[in-house]
Amino acid sequence: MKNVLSIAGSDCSAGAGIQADLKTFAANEVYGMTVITSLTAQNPQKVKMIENVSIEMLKNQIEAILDTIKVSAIKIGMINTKENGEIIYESLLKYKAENIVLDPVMIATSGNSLIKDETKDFLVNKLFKLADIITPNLDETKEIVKIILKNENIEDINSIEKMKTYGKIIADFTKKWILVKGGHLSNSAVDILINKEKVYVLKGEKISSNNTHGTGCSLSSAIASNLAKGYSMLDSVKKAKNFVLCSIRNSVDFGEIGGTVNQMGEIYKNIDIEKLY
Ligand code: PXL
Repeated sequence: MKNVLSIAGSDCSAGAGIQADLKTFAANEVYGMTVITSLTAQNPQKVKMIENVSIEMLKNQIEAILDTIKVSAIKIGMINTKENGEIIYESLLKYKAENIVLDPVMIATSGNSLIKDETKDFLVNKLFKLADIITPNLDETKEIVKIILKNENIEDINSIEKMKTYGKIIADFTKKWILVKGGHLSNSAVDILINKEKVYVLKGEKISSNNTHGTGCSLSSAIASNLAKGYSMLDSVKKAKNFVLCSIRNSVDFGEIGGTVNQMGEIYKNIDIEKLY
């Protein structure tokens, strides 16, 4: 089994963050490990508090794993402070990490910010250069384009054409694969996978659901799992999209505050757990 690492924040309600990542790794048959960047106290409705781990703690977690264990892919999620971003940047260089999936997490499903402004600049200008694929949603895509073009007056993304245009700006700047996630476009679930030379329009079924907390984390972790197993970038993304669709179909409903995706749902449907143990 391949080892895959998530460097990300903790979501105590466990739909997103490292908890989502671990469940995604388990559901995709890779051995998942976690380096925690921040603790968040939240549910799908609200982020109540964020506490970042110290630089020393972050560094030691990374060393504990990468000094001794072979890791076939790394997913990077929430990075709140620039200092923590710098440690991650240095570590990725030091250990010559490969198959890096960077989810440029900015805003939680509930609308609360998970990143400091100065960290956004660091992500775009430094950390992006070490990733193999970057997976922004529409709001994050707009924020990234603002930073690249040094222009605050960037229009909202309201069409697939604009997703392609903005995706190309990021791809040309980073020279990496970019997956612009269109799930928030009102009538479609189209994602654009783009690099300097190629553009793929990936159509998906749009399920109307209030239980979508954790889709972004699950998608990026599933891509990392697939890359670790040796799939091409296109196949890794296509399979990951399918996985997220299953996780939304099997979601967990917490009632009024909304709910979260359920990464294990499809497995439970197909395996009789009662017979296993
Ligand atoms: O989905 C983005 C995300 C990433 N990381 C953490 C989160 C969230 C969304 O809520 O809580 C820790």
